[in-house]
Amino acid sequence: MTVQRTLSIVKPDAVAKNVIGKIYTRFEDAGLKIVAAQMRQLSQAEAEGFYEVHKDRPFFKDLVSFMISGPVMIQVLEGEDAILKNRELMGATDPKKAAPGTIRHDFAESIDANAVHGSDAPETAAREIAYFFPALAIHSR
Ligand code: RTP
Ligand code: MG
Repeated sequence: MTVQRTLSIVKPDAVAKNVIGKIYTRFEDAGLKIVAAQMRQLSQAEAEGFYEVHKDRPFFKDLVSFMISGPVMIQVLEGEDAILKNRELMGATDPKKAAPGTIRHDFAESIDANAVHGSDAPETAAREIAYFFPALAIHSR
């Protein structure tokens, strides 16, 4: 077990549904600490850069349009096995396949509007945290 940090985004659908607090409670109840946070309206270039790994996928254009359709809440979560723990809290990418009690099952409507993003590995977590947060803005105490 190691203490890790992971990048989490509450996507525009969940911000519009007014469930940021309910999602934060899931993180807190699982022992994940919010050590940095910012609410932002992403620009198209920022969203494209963030999801660059998917740029050749058929859903890329719709994904970017969705991510800039309204404000997002971006946070760094810290805790034991934070990357995997957050992915477990999120549930499957498609909310219809997500287990009951997961964030996507409980708050999301579709694979396009699926409430949350979470880094999927230590390398992507490091890249994604650096993408949105200058290192010194993180508070871990
Ligand atoms: P995320 O990156 O947002 O945390 O989601 P994920 O790891 O569960 O899924 P990923 O494969 O990384 O895909 C990123 C986002 O693209 C949308 N997507 N649409 N229509 C489709 O087949 C499809 N596949 C993926 C989803 O909104 C997904 O969260
Ligand atoms: Mg992903």
